[in-house]
Amino acid sequence: MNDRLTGMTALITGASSGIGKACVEAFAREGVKVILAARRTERLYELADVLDRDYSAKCLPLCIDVRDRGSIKSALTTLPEQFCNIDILVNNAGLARGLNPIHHGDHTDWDEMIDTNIKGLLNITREVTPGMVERGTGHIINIGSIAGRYVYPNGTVYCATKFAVRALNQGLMMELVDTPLRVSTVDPGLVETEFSLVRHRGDSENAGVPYENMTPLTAMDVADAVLFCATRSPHVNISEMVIMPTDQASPYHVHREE
Ligand code: NDP
Ligand code: 8X3
Repeated sequence: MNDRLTGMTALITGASSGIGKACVEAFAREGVKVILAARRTERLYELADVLDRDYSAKCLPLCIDVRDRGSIKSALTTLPEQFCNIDILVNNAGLARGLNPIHHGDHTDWDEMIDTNIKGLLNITREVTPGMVERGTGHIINIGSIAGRYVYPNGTVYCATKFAVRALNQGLMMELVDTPLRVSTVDPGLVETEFSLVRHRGDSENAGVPYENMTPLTAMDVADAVLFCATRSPHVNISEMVIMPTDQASPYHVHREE
């Protein structure tokens, strides 16, 4: 248990899978009260039950589509009292759709990535941050990507959304510099989750390709990094953290065993 997390409440978006789910587990194990937000609520209830059983964790599953401003507002303004003061926001919900050059791009895929990864992050942040400012405490941790630092062809629109996350992280940090709030981005390389399966719409053969013959990060590796950011002294802000598998140096440099 880390003393710095005592009595805290965290809201984690994209809690039904991958990095978000691992963050829920990591914070719940530390005794943090966790609000688990995503669309697949049955997964959230299952996870909350397991964490309650194993760690007596206090978890609140919340059905949220980060693109839906109306439902976010009503969900977050009617939180039970013990969850209503959010200390840590992990903006993790996100996705990629397709691998195409822009001149063959699919408008629906673009809308989904932009609406989720950029506008979704903004929608949640807009709702949660005023309370943090009012209470004079809070930490916003954004999950960016190395795709927000290097563009790779055919993933250009996804990369653009992650460049936007980095810009939003920087701007938020500047706008909140006269408050005690902290703003961090954790930018992973290849992490084996459902990400690639979602990108390829369930085509498991194509989805497995990025992780072939190399050792990717696990979701828990990233959750550890998020927990590290959240447990520094209050005067320390890890503004940006890049975390890659040892087998990866950039999107274009991945060591694969022959
Ligand atoms: P997963 O597909 O395993 O998890 C994505 C999560 O996002 C799910 O819980 C999903 O929940 C949620 N989500 C997607 N759309 C919405 C929405 N509209 N509203 C609410 N929740 C939503 O992928 P990862 O865990 O890998 O991805 C998490 C984050 O990490 C993303 O932002 C991704 O861009 C980033 N990332 C991933 C990397 C990787 O290699 N895997 C590397 C770098 C960054 P549900 O469908 O139930 O709503
Ligand atoms: C996810 C990592 O390299 O597949 O952001 O885009 S990558």
